[in-house]
Amino acid sequence: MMSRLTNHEVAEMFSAIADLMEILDEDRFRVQAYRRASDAIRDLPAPLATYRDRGELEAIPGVGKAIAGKISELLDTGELQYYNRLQEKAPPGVRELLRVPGVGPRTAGRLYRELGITSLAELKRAAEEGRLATLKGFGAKMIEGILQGISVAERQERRMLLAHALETAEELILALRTAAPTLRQATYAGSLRRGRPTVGDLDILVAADDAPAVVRAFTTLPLVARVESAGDEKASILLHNGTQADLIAVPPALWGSALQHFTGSKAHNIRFRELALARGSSFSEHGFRRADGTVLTCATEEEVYAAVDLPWIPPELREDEGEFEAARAGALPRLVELSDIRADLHMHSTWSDGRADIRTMAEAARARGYSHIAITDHSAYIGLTHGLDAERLRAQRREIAALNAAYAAQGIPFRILCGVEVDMTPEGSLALPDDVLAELDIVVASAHIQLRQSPEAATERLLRAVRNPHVDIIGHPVGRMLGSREGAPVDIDALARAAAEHGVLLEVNSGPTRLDLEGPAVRRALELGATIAINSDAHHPDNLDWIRFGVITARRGWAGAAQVANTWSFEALQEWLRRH
Ligand code: DGT
Ligand code: CA
Ligand code: CA
Ligand code: ZN
Repeated sequence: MMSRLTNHEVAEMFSAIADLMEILDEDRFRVQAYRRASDAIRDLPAPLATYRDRGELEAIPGVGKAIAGKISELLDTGELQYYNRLQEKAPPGVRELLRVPGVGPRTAGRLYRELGITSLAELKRAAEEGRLATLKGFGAKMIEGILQGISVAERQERRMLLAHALETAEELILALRTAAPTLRQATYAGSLRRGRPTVGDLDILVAADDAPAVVRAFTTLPLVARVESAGDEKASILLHNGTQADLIAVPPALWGSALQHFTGSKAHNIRFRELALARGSSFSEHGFRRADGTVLTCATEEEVYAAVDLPWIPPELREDEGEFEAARAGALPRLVELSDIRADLHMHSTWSDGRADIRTMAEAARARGYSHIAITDHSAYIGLTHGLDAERLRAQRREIAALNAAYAAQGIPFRILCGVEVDMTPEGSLALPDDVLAELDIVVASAHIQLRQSPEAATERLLRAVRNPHVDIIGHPVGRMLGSREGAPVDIDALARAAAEHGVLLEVNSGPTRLDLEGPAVRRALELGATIAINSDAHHPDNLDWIRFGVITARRGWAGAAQVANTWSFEALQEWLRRH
């Protein structure tokens, strides 16, 4: 039988095996072997079947004879006896417990063996009924953490990060263009085009004269593991990396209406259709159908919006959160764009936990066309082995001064600001004394530990940092980690008001798992007069590219270029820093 398992599914199965073995307290080395094999399979460039056919399974890192045999069994039968036996010892629901942040295999194993818990729901009930407290080592704090973790796990569906979705969509579109050179246009729509922090599935839209041919080309791409459904104009597929994608193919004359329709959001589209109805037409992906049966087709989105007397609305704003009213009033902002960014004000070097030295980071920033950057390595603080103290900050400053002098001598208009990312204590004081901070060009203050606080404490912590005259930027203000940790319950209004008053920038951290502040918070902060900084928080030169996700997030927060400090000239930034 031909296997229809994707690499991703095989990797998932091995990862499940490793989890179950660990829950059952089995040999650590064998657990490790399954984890390594799972990671390697996830990253393979070709389907596993190709490796097997070439007799190269054991060339995959982490795959020995035993695991190669299991891969073959899976490819041949779609099943694994070993996995089935493990499941008899620990029901699959026990593994579900691992989705709760803070619950590892050891804890899950104990919950199963000692309390018989086999699902998230049962864990929740046990915690609420106080039964967890009967376990040795389960204190009140830990139980509260588990309860919080359960709500995180419950809310998060299987969604992918924006960064991953964007990368996959671009790869897919490139492959499709190559396979179907006659297609006229191809882009992604849906939540990805709207720039949501996480994306459920990809919606790929193409314009082609011969739609069925493009759909056929799509379903037979090497990236595709499985075709869920396919017709003349639509297909739904699963990629080897586990991503689900819909394809919609339309004739070029319908491009505009289809793109508008499949970009969404649902709420935006409902409002849009009401506007069309009020003008006597019903709108669908095929265009506007008037009462007399005639149809207005739109090849561009501009025509779609023009048909209801509106200017084109940027996709990031299409959530029915006031964009129609703004468009009607001619008050849509000119949103910040990637090309507006000329500085990155938060990045790390080998002086703390970065992977490249300052010169390498600076050169990478120059290659992106930036005119200035800030090096903001971590301050010495709890849990940070390479944090900087006053002494090392001074030494770092000498290195930066020498680099700046060298740029100046060569007539290169590029400047490195000497900064720090100083930790906030849970109370909001800073890990470095004021006189040390005073010597620096720019100070990012961030909270990294004890983010689980009451709303009052979490807000007061940030407000105290904002009021410190040496702090210039609040880094990743709420401290969320997409998929694993909710942010601190910060009062954004209070934070934004204080930031506006004290001239402190609020960061939009561009890290793919952060995107913090997120769109709605950015919008609120800007309304209250705050200014933002979009930073990569790069720990490697390649991470400078992350700024793209921060820009998208700021756009979802209705940010114009002038409200983003990274779009300012070096002189303008200096002026801002001097003033406060
Ligand atoms: P996702 O995939 O969960 O991140 O969110 P979206 O917004 O990409 O939603 P998806 O993939 O279900 O649909 C893509 C777009 O298609 C959606 O934003 C609006 C549009 N659309 C058109 N007709 C429908 C419909 O009947 N239901 C839904 N849910 N969306 C529709
Ligand atoms: Ca989607
Ligand atoms: Ca979809
Ligand atoms: Zn950082």
